[in-house]
Amino acid sequence: MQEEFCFSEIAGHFAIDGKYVSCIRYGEGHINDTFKLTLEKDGKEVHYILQRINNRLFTDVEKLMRNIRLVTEFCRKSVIAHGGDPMRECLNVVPTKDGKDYYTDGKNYFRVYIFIEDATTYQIVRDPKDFYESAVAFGSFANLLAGFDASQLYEVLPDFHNTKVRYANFLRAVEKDVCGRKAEVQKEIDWVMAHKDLCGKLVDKIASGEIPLRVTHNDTKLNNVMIDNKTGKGLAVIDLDTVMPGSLCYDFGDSIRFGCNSSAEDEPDLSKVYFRFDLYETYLAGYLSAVGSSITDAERENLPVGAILMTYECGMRFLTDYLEGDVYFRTTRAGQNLDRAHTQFKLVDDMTAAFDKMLAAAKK
Ligand code: ADP
Ligand code: GN1
Ligand code: MG
Repeated sequence: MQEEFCFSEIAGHFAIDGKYVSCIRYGEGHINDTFKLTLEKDGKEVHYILQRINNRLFTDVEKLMRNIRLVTEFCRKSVIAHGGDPMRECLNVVPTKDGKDYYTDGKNYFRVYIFIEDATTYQIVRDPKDFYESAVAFGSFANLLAGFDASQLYEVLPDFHNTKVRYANFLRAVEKDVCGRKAEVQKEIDWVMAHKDLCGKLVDKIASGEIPLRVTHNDTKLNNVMIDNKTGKGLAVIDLDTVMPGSLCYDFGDSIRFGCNSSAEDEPDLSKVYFRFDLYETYLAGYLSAVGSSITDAERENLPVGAILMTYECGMRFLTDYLEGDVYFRTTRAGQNLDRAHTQFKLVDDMTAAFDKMLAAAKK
């Protein structure tokens, strides 16, 4: 991939100063191609994030970037109002020399962000304190977005967390079996089908109005929040591609799915994978401390459902992608999506067994 692009030429289209030094693949996101761009200015290295936007998924980049600009400007104002540092505490889009939010060569789409220095994104919880701080960051972000006018936003990926629609997509992939992998994963297919009743658990409550739709992040993995290396605090919520109407239960649930896994999302050895209830309690405390008083009783009582549902849905999406030939989530090795599906299914089983405890903690 790296060889395909002339990064110095691409960087030259953005309003950044300095001599091109390097551009190397960066981070572990599954969707966009992310690079750390280094320039030299006045004898010092300056870094940026350069991303090739996944325009197979985000088909209207113009509107996607407009969303991101609106949300980052909104965050920026809030950071300034609270006396924070807007260059580190929110994403900053660097415009192109002709004032656009992205550059396209006609086929590929690129954007540049200011690189947030001295901060880390974690792929797994190493210290519960980091997880607590990520919960505070995502809770505060949800609280902040409560004041954002949803009507301004374009719905980037409709039905993103509509688990019923995800299930229908899964069935289609099973039926088509384009890669001939179906027979090999019949056990997993049966497992997903046996848990089909989960699909309506939140969607129906949202449809009936029992659970409100809000502007949410929709991709609240631990590696989408930057933790300050010095203070240990959650510094900035990143990866804003999916900010759109959603539910607090999705956002809470997706953080639990990823962070309360004892192992990596793609751990092949399932004996190492289990649900960490202690980390669930940690995240819950941090999230509730920051999300503000607007959380309704119904949302609160459905936080554990959100955790199970997001994990089920994500496992189903990984299995769907495996059946479709690994075309959606980035993979770096054969069988990775299947391993990812397995970890999610194991976590759903564990969470189901722990459900009463999870609910009691959420209601406390
Ligand atoms: P994806 O949509 O593929 O997940 P992300 O926007 O989450 O892409 O970026 C991937 C990774 O790049 C993040 O997990 C983080 O480690 C790093 N990253 C993204 N934006 C920044 C930034 N502004 N400063 C520093 N690191 C960043
Ligand atoms: C993707 O972009 P990233 O890696 O933060 C995906 C999420 C999944 C997640 C699974 C736009 O997130 O929905 O939950 O992988 N993002 C999109 O790790 O599909
Ligand atoms: Mg990401």
